[in-house]
Amino acid sequence: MTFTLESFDRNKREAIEQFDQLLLTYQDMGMAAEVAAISEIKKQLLEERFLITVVGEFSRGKSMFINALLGKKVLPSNAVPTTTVLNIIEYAKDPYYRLHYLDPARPSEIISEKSFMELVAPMESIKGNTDSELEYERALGKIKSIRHAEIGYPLEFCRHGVQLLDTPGTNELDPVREQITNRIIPQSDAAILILSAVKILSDSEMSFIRDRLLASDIQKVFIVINFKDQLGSKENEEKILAYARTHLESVLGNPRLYMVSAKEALNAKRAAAGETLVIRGRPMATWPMNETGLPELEMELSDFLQYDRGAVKLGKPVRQALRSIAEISDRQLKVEKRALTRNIANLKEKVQAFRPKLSKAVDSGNAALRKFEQEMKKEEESIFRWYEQELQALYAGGMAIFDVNRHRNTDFINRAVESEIAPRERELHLERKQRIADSVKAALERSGGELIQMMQGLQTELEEIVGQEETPSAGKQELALLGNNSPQESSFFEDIFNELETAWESRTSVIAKAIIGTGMVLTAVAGSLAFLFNRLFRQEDPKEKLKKQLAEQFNQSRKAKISGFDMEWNGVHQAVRESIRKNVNHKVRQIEDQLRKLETSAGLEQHEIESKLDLLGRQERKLQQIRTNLEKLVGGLSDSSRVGAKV
Ligand SMILES: Nc1nc2c(ncn2[C@@H]2O[C@H](COP(=O)(O)OP(=O)(O)O)[C@@H](O)[C@H]2O)c(=O)[nH]1
Ligand SMILES: [Mg+2]
Repeated sequence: MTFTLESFDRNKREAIEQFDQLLLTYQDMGMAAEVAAISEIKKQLLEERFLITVVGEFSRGKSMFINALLGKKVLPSNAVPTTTVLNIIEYAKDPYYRLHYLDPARPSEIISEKSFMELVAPMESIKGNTDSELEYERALGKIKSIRHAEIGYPLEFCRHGVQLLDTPGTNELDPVREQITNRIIPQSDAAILILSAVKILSDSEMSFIRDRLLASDIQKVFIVINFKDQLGSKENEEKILAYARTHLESVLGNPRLYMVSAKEALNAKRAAAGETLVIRGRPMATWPMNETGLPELEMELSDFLQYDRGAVKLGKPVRQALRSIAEISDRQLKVEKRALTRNIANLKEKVQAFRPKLSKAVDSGNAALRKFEQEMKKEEESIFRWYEQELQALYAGGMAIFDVNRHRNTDFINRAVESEIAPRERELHLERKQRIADSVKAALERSGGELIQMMQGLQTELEEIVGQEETPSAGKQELALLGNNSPQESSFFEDIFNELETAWESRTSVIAKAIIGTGMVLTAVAGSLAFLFNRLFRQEDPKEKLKKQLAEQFNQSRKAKISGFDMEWNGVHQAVRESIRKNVNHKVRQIEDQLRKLETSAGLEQHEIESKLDLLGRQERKLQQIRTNLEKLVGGLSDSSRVGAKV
């Protein structure tokens, strides 16, 4: 077993252990608001998965490669190009195949393994035979209604939260390409691009890498040259590798490059697992695992997931917990201690007088939400107008290229249109993402200012009930906190701002979840191409047909993009609204927790105060200990001392 997530699992268990300790401590301390917040962080960490996406053109061996990773023939792998269904494979104790449909009203459905195999690999139509073409189109029609297939299987490879995504094969101008590069790869932890050693780096593959892959994703791409077993000699292998390296370096810098035989790797794993493999009635000779090229790739893939991606997955929740501990021990505990040690006159009355301010804070939160809605309406109009214009221009550009080149052959035209469209589609995607984030931030800034001031003021006023810190230096710090850029102030919306920056590359945050729905709508346009190709190319003037086909495809793509944009905008809008509500609630509950403590401490006798201070001291030390452990954990995540670390 060369693929492992052991080190990540250890760190994750440690983080969960510390979160549990923290939850117990907060419970002891009566910090209800923090208990809720940390539970949420813990839940998100437990939901984390590693998503490995496998991409490549038809018949490069994507399905075979996935089977090789899994050591089992889970996916059909076919000489005839199989049709386009997005398959997600994950761990399950008992195997199942489930279809998720595009129509949100249609419930998902478990189907048998046999029906699944038939569905993803329908019989090719016989050209010119109407019955067979109709049958094929019916099969494609069924595929087009599917959002994706989910396959659960008792696989060691997936046991610790690894999901594998088998994507449909694509060619130039296939709308699916855009979605794979702009949606699916960004949300994946690693992408494996499968090439074939016997058809190394077609123009279409080069343009996929050059014009479609996002620069931000290039470091997570593993390039696998499959069909090693077809090369015959070490010299040939070297030649192909050198060729691929030279051509990829200009685009990818220093690409991770591997040569494998997916077929031999699968056989080797099956044989190692005790299966007897036979070919034409005789036992089959299998390659030694090491010669298949797979173990090397598995090792580097594990390292990348465990350390690079793992650091991101663990770093975020651990830092959030550390911020919570800092807020509690550096501010709230101090307030409580001051209340206990300084005999404050009329403490109970002061707390009573403070309470009505809390409901004013709630009102202010609601007002901010209403204002946010109005601001978003304004943003919405202009951002939609902008997007529609851009799409118009994009496809008009594509059609213009067709017109200029209409005397050339079909392949040439396809390539020319693809090289016109692909880079612009990519830029548009990046700009769309940035504009959505900027619009939401602008709306948030215009609607949240008063709210932040109010919340900030409340905390300060509450602290004033128990008086200022005694040491002069601490007093100065307190003053600085009231400044415009104080850490407290910015942190009120900071998490939302951060999420807006990273949501497109994540799958677990609230905003990311709002975006995902749109990312998996692959098959809406997939299959449509095959459908069109089959029928249209029989007709008289192929150029006219090609033009119509392009226009139809652009039209479909435009519609799909606009509806995706609509879903994404509304999803982000709703997610941010919920986050604002959550932040307000959290702050209000925090203040309620503090008020309750002040009230309790007001009624205490001297000996009770002493034992309370004792308890507070113990809780503070406990928090300190958790803080140290968590800091050590984050420190270790960025440590390069890992085994096999690459420089
Ligand atoms: N000789 C050989 N054949 C392979 C290898 N990988 C895949 N194939 C064959 O190539 C064809 C396409 O493979 P498949 O996994 O369906 O490709 P996909 O369309 O990219 O998913 C099938 O006939 C496979 O048996 C390999 O490493 N060596
Ligand atoms: Mg396949």
